[in-house]
Amino acid sequence: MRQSMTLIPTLREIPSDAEVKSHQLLLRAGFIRQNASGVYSYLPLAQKVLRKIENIVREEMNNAGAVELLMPALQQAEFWQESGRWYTYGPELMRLKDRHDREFALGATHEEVITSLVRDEVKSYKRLPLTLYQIQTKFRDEKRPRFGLLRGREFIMKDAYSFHSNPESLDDVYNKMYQAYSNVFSRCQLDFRAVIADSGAMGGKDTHEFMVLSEIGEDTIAYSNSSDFAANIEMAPVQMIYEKSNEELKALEKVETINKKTIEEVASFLKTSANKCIKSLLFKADDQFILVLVRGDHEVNDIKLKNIYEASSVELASPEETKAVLGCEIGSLGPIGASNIVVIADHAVEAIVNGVCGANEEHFHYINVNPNRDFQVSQYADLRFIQEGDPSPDGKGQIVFAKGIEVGHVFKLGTRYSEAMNATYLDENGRTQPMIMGCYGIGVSRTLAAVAEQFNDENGLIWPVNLAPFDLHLIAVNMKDQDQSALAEELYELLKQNRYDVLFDERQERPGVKFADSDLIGLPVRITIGKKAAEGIVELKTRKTGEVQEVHKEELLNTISKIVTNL
Ligand code: 9G3
Repeated sequence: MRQSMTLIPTLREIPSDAEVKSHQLLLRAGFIRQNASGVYSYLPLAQKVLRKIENIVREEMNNAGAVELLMPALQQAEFWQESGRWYTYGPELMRLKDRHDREFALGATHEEVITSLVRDEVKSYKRLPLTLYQIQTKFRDEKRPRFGLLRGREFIMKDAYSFHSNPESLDDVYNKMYQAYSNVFSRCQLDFRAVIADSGAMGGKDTHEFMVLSEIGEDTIAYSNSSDFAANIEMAPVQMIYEKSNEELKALEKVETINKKTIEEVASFLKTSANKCIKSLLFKADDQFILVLVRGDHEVNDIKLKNIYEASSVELASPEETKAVLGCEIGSLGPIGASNIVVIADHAVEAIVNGVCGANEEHFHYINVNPNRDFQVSQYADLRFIQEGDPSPDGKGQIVFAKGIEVGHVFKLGTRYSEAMNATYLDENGRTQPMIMGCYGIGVSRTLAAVAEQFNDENGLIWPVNLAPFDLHLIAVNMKDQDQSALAEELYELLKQNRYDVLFDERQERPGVKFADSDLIGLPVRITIGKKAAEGIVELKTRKTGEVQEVHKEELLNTISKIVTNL
């Protein structure tokens, strides 16, 4: 491709509204341009990388036995009304009306569409399992689009859906997809972890997220420093034995703690430590109030609370609600005397001896508090967020935190959609059964940004060989020079004949501009034709290592293939 013929609008300056490297560099290197907030054009270079990522995804999906189709982005409201999600999703679901005033959604995901298709076309257990996938644009009206392609309102997703007549078959496809995802992200050279995740509103139990490690990631991963345990911090289970001190149980005592509200204030005022305090928080699970107790140095994990109560929503009670239910402010809550409400505690609380807790009275706390003596709880459960340094739940090593970018998510859905939408099949006994489903997503445009985030330096992007928009950057320093332009054209043809995809910079631009653009764009190998063109000598530069070497044109193909195979 001759560079003067394509569109690669590079920028010298760093765009002020781009906060992360990948966003800055994809803009500066002329890969993307923003149309509206969270809505981008993929310019020719990005389009080529997207195609390469999509083809890796296709190969792995096809290899896992999935079959590609393409569903509409325009989805009739009736499907979403059948599943109920028309009413549960808010402004994030983009809706519109057609000329007849009929309501539609712009596809945020395709559970409803695929389920309606399969329910119409598949009737017998003999046709199962069936795994279908597409690679398509999705629309989600994010409240705060940010970081360029990492969180857009229109993005490209590979979404797959599997249909089964028994749970074992779902497990089999789930495991195949899990392996296929690992292959995809490995082939994209990404440093990723598959983590145990929370299925959120999707229902179902097993679900894993594929996270690319990155300090700009929005998710926190808890992983073991000496095993492959890894979980989204929302889900990471805490498995540890809390040793109980054998000190004498002292008599319960109510003490005045004027204006001491936080655990730190109370602990220092009472000359004790946070891990001897009981933090009491009032939550509302759907519409049931629950007093949740955790040790003072721990945090309540509301996702775990939600899953214990299988609630559709869990939130902290408001100060007004707290006052109404327990008669005092949030900073003085405690389990003693809270008789008219369910009390649930994290396992760590049970090991507290002679501890501290709120007295459910302004400016008063109890000391020498002993669980099961001074208050009862309806149950002890794993209710806290895991912390760095906690033992890994698999018993191997300790927990370390890392930030991650979610690039994939696989779910065992069960019959949540097939029951809601009556997608049934006749089993071998002629009985009507709801199909068991799985769904599997990869953020394709997000993966492109994650690669850009992981591979760059101060001069620009550094594309892995198998994802680069072109294999080689051929640069003639001065096309007005006969020797240089002749050699450049000769080598351009030679390289193309040898099946290299070449970006040929033959523009009338100053050399400095060409080299800066080349470093920004980040193709794996640059071939520069300059002063020694008459001797048939060119310069090769490897983008990743910065290594520069001069070769005679007779050696060019050998040298390039040696460089490329070692990258
Ligand atoms: C919506 C909107 C946003 C959404 C969803 C629906 C996330 C929604 C979860 C999934 C589950 C899987 C198939 C591919 C893999 C992920 N955000 N999810 O369902 F209407 Cl506005 O998308 N879907």
